[in-house]
Formats: sequence, structure tokens, C-alpha cells
Amino acid sequence: MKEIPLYVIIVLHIWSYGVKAQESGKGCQRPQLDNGFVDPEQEMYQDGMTLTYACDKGLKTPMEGWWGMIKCENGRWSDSPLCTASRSCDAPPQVNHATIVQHYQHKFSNGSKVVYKCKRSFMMEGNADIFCLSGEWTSVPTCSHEDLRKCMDSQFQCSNRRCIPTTWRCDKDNDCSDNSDEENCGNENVDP
Ligand SMILES: [Ca+2]
Repeated sequence: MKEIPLYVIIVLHIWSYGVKAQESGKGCQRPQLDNGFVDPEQEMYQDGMTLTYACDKGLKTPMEGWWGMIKCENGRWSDSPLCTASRSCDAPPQVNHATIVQHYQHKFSNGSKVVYKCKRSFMMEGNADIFCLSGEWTSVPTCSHEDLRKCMDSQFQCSNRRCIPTTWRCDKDNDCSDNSDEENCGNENVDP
């Protein structure tokens, strides 16, 4: 088989470039979009036209909104429409009697961390730090009022709200750190 001469290849390139240049100005074809729909829906769009597209439930555009816009410019779309599962998170959940230490944001990227802090005289249960992992926040802590905080049945509640094992009460050790576990112990625990 004979090799194609170089000049033929060059001519072909120039010709195909010419065809492409000719095509521009004719508008854009309807772009391929999986898992979403375009508006207005038509086969061809004129140069300068803006196309709006939206994604199916649970999916988002690269702009993270539920709709995106692309423009037909010289026969080409400004961007490819795309609908993908979002990996970023919305604002973290509100926790009663807690504040978030960071500044408020609408969007948090994958792996972001926020820290909760309970308001004064509220105590935290759970982790203060939560993370955005593939579009979901890890579980949030709760903040309960100190006065409502109860020790377990097998525990003694100190005056400072700490919980200690009941067996540590009246053992002549200050386990509560405010000595309330050693108060009102009766005569047998009072040193002579
Ligand atoms: Ca004690």
C-alpha cells in the first residue's frame, strides 16, 4: 500500500479546519445531558443563546445549584452541562442551645470540619467536631442544661454536677473535687 503524501495530509487538515470554521455561526446542537433536562428543548440553538438546564433529584450542577446555564458561542457551548452527585454539604444542622464556632457559610467542601459549642450552663454530649463526608454531615452533639443532667442509677451526683460511682461516696476521698461526696456521711465517717 502506498503511503499518503504529506502534502495531502496538510491539505486535508486545512480543509477540515475550513469546514469547522464554516460550521461556526450556525449555532449549537442540543448538548448531551444525562440525568437532567434542558430548557428550552430544541435540536439547534442559535449563537448567543443561553440554555438553562436542571438536574434530576439528588444531583447538582458543577455550580452546585439545582440549575445551570451554558451559552452557545460561535457554534460551541461555553461549557458541557453536567449533573453529578454532590460531595459538598449545605450549612451544618442547627443544634439547640449550641453555636457553631466558624463563620456561617452556605456551602462546605468535602472534608470540612465545624465545631459546636454549647451555650453557657449547657453541657455537651457527643463530639463537638463534625465533618462533611461526601455530602453528609457526621452526627451532631447535643447540649442539655446542667440542671437536667442526671447521673446513672449506680452513680452519685456531686454538687458540681459531676457523676461518680456511688461506692466512692463517704470513702474519705474527695472524688467530686468539691468534697460533696464526703458531706452528710453520718457519724461513722467523721474523724474523732
Ligand atoms: Ca469519695
